[in-house]
This record gives sequence, structure tokens and C-alpha cells, in this order.
Amino acid sequence: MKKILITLFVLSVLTSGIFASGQGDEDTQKTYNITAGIGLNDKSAQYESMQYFKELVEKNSEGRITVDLYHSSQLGDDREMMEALQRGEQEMTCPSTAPIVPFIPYYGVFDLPFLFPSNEAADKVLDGKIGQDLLDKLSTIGIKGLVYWENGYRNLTNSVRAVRSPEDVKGMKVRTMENPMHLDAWRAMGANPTPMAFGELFSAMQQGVVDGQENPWGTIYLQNFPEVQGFATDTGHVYSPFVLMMGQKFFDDLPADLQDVVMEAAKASRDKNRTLNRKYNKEYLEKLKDVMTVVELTPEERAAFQNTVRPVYDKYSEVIGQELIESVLSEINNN
Ligand code: TK8
Repeated sequence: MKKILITLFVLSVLTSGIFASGQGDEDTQKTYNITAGIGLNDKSAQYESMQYFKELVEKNSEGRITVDLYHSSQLGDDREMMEALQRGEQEMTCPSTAPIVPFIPYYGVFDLPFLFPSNEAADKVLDGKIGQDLLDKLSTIGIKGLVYWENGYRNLTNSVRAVRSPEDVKGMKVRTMENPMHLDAWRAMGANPTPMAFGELFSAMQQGVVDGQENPWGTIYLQNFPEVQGFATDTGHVYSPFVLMMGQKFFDDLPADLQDVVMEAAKASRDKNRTLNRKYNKEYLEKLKDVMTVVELTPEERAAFQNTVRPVYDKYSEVIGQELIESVLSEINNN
């Protein structure tokens, strides 16, 4: 009997050792594939930044993670790709914050017109505690918010007339992102706004379904909007962040060392993205001046837009949370 017990004990030690080493080996050999989709095309700073993220993750995981990239809304629009992350059918995407608002209303703080006075003020809020708390809130809807990238300051374009004041916008059919604050801001100016997914925008402008839209200069140029829009105005009415995000379950199932690889690549690609995006927005504004009528507002003219959309702050402060708005404003003013 004693011999049998000793034999069983020795066997249990050997097999657990084999399984244990086997499991360890299995973890280090297991590979993970990320399907990542974005809305902008393959000339955008956003796509170049995704390529950089891909290079870093594939190199630093020694090939244990591979990334397949899709651009130009091939996998769907911002909302659809977020829902695909929730269902585990896609691993990454990078929407503007505006389409996140129907999921998590707090994100509406970034849609407050004329909120951020500069890129630096935006970086400080987004990369600080306020921004991180909002990223963490994404876990309540099955998404891991990694970091913020930059879409940038949004400017109006249209096919009807040069716009220099809110009066010039009256009756204009302006496409907005799918978010009630954007609709209300353009209604306050007397426009006739239409919410629409980004992937449908070019053909809607081409067919005259909408007269205008608003986006950063790089997007306006690189998505060929001048082909269907003759006028632009540097309203700069909203600073749009992007959120680089991953399916929460996919992230949680990664071994700890690969989670670190993903986070480090996200942070490195954030810094590269901002530098590239700011370069492109500056460069492409100059190119747009050659192909569009670009109105550059005086401080007084810009103030007229700011005063017109002011009621949006009051209407949405309760939905977003007065405390959050005040903490963002005090963070900005402590710059
Ligand atoms: C791209 C969108 C776009 C945004 C918009 O996925 O919808 O106008 O500015 O860049 O997020």
C-alpha cells in the first residue's frame, strides 16, 4: 500500500510539472490577432498612427500579436465598430468621442463648443485624471479605453456660400456627427443639421443631400472634400479627440506581458499621432486655400459664433454633469 501511495505521489508531481511547464509554454506560444478598423482613409494621420501601433505591437510581442488594419469605414462606422468590439467580432477601433456619447453621456463634455483654447490645454485634460477616468468608464460597456489620439479642431465647409457669421449659416443643411449637442449647436445658428455616419458623408455632399459639414483641415483635404465643397470657414468650434480602444474581454485575456506591450504601443503612437496630425492640419489648410474659398474669421466674428452657441452649454450641463464641466474648465484655466 505504502509503495502505491509513493508511486501515485511521484506521478502527481511529474504530471503537474509537465502540465505546469506545458501551460507556461502554451501561454508564451499562444498568438493573438487584432482586427482594427477606422473611419478615415489610408492617407490620414490616424491610419499612419495605426500602422505605427501595429509595427510596435508586432515587434515587441515578438510576433505573438498580429494586427490587420482596415480604413475608410470598411468595417462600418464609428458606432458600428464600437458595437463589434462589444460583441467580440472586432478587436480595435478609434472613433471620435462624439459617437461615444449615446453610450456614455459624460463624453459630451468634449462636444461643448469652444471648450479647449489650445492643443496643449486639450492634451493636459485628456492625459490627466479627468481623461483617464473617462477612459475607465468605457469598461462599463465592455470596452478598454487605451489612450486619446487627435482628430482636431473642427471647421465648417459648404457648397453654398462664404460663411463669415451665424446669419450666413441660416437654412444651411449641415451634416453633423451622431450626437444631440452637435445638432443643437447648429440649430442655434439657424442651420438645418442632419446627423450622419462619416462613411456616408462624401456621397451626401456630392448628391446635395447636405450642403456642408465640419471636420479638421486634414480630413477635409485628405478625404477630397474640395471636390464637392467650394467654401470653408475656420470656425474651430469644437476640438475632437479620438479614443483608441480595444474589446475589454480581448484585452483581459492577454497575458500581462502582452497587455504591457499594447499599452506602451498605445502611448507611443498617441504622441506620434498628435505630432503628425498637427503637422497635417497646418499643411493642408495652406493647400485648401489654393482650391477653396477659405474664410479666416476675425476675433469679433468668432465671438459671434461663440455667443450664438452658448445656450448649448446651459442645456447640456445637467446631462454631462456640472461637476465634470467645472473640473475640465478649472484644469484648463490652471494651465
Ligand atoms: C471617422 C470619424 C470622423 C469624425 C466625423 O471615423 O464623423 O466627422 O470627425 O473623423 O470619427
